[in-house]
Amino acid sequence: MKKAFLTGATGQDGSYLTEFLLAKGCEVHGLKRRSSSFNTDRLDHLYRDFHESGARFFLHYADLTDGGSLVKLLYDIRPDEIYNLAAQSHVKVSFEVPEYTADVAAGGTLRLLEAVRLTGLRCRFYQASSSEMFGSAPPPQNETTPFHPRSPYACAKLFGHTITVNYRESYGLHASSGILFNHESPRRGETFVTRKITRAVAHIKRGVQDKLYLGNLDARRDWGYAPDYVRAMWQMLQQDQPGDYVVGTGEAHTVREFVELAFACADLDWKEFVEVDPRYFRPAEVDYLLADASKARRALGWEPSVTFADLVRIMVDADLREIDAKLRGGEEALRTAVHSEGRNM
Ligand code: NAP
Ligand code: F7E
Repeated sequence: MKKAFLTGATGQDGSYLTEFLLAKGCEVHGLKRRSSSFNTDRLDHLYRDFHESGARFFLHYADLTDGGSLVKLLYDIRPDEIYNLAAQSHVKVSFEVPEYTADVAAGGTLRLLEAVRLTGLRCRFYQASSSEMFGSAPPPQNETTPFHPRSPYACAKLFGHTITVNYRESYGLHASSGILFNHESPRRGETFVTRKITRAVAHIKRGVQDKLYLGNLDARRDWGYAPDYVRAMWQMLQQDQPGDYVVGTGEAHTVREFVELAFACADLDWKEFVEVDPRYFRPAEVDYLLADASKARRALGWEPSVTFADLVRIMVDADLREIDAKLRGGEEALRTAVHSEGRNM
């Protein structure tokens, strides 16, 4: 039985990848970091007490800012495949906490690669790189497009990407980097624009929110469905040779188009509810990301399975179900369901 180790297991992609790898018959070890409140909501449905026989999914405390904890875990687990998904992944927040963002996304990747090297593991390594690294490079972007990062997050990811390539070239590590374009789902963090919108649509529809404040409505993104993207991560590690792959749908839409469609899914006119608040503008914006994923399509046989319209519908429907369950749960639950300004970015 193959053993996989994931950092970022508690995040959107980590939870889908854990499900995917368990379905493939792997034993899965996820890193979780210490938090003062529960941070395993996305995984709780998969967890079985490790005292039970047959358990194949385990969570371990560690942190990407703590190199010793990574060495210890790799030494104990000795995985066949490592997926490095952990990051402070919010672009706007990275302008507020640039050093921490770099410490995790750049330094953390280096620490993990060093842990692989120092423990002498013969394993395969996946690095979660990002289309944000292209920044202001004109679309469409592919593996040969020059990078022009526009945020501390993107700069940190660019280091993570190039150090992964460097360990491949220097030490012969089977290390692949997935340059993934935006991918979303009902498990997307609530402060990313798609989820912020679909959650607001559901709350407005049910009468517990009046307005939705957003930033730049003109930005264009290539949005896909997260479960499709974790499949691409796994496919990269099944190749004989490691490499870098752009993954995206090849279709871009503005934030405004996402808003319009999401409100239409609930029979609402977005113009009555949406206002632009410059507080959500970024010091430097990424205007237009559009994937040319022909290499992934050709070499991995990867295809997206969900259209833009279906993605919006899936997310709005899930948020309607979530708010309805909370409303059934009564007043106390409702108070926590209605988002406060402080939780938006
Ligand atoms: P996410 O939901 O924000 O998850 C990030 C994960 O990293 C969480 O499990 C988080 O733990 C963990 N983490 C943060 N700081 C950590 C630290 N210091 N030590 C250990 N773990 C830490 O992100 P995602 O959307 O699943 O994305 C997965 C990866 O792909 C990220 O690296 C992201 O930057 C990258 N990426 C994402 C997209 C996208 O569109 N989703 C596109 C390209 C690249 P908590 O749960 O405790 O916060
Ligand atoms: O913003 C605009 C915002 O925060 C998308 C991360 O997963 O994908 C993600 O980064 C666009 C930007 O994602 C609001 O200015 C307008 O142009 O959902 P986002 P992102 O910055 O593209 C990449 C590939 C990653 O790697 C990252 O980890 O939407 N926008 N109004 C807004 N964005 C937010 N968050 N909130 C707003 O109110």
